[in-house]
Amino acid sequence: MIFLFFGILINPPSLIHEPCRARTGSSKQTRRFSLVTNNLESLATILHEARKAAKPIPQISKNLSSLTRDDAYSIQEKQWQFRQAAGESLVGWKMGLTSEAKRRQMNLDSPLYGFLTDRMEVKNGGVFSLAQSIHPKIEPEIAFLLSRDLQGSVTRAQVLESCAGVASCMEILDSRYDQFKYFSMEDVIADNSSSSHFVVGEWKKDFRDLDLRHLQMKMSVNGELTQAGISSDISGDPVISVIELCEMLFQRGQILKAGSVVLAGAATTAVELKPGMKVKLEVDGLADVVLSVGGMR
Ligand code: 0L1
Ligand code: MG
Repeated sequence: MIFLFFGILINPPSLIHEPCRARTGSSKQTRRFSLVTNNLESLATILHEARKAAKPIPQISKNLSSLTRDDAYSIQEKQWQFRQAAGESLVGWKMGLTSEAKRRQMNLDSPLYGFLTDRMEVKNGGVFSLAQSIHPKIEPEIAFLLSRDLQGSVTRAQVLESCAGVASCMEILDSRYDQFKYFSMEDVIADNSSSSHFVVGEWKKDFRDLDLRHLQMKMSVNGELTQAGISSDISGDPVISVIELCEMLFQRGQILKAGSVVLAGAATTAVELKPGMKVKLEVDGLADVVLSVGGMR
């Protein structure tokens, strides 16, 4: 694996294309695409293995400045294919960097998304083992459950009509990069937007009377309040995260399918997870969500 990684650093995509094009003399566009794709697949493999082994790797953009956002989403999608081949199923999506404060804190410029699988879900009230992570953090979010497909450009009303439930939720972030540090948006996107696990509270089906823009959110650790925010800290309105996700997926030729869970993004900064923590999120009008932290890293 180490050889593979250094091989890619020595031969970034922009350097690999040229000699191959000259050699084959075939359609430049097609040839170039397949070579880039092969290389992106190698990067996806490296990130996939780093996650499985819980061993961090150097940031990929460090030596691959030519990586585009589209390349990064291709790397992310490839990792989903690896996980699908290993028997995981897609349960939804996470939106990230949905608050201006967080974007500024991370020095990154726009919202991004990642995929969620069934094996990433931790039961509400369950135990999350640190053994499977590198440097996990937790953050308070709002989740939506879709009852109808949504595609492309949609309105707030359409999202709400297509929503079967709203719940409080916590996302466990982890980065497969050294020191949970990025050099670019492309690094994060390629790494499934730092998603690791998530825990969702009971779905509230009759949420129409809730003002989704003004829900107080309080996250506590072992009974002590650590993070407090309001749902408008998430994209100005968490429903906007769903609208943006739908547009971003459409640009990648995908739709938001009925049955999907959508994590709208965090209302506050994340808290580092440590053994023995009991983390609880309380959101106005929604059921509490709780997670205990076990295991050693
Ligand atoms: O879910 C998020 O807002 C995080 C996205 C990536 C930035 C980070 O790793 O904190
Ligand atoms: Mg998040």
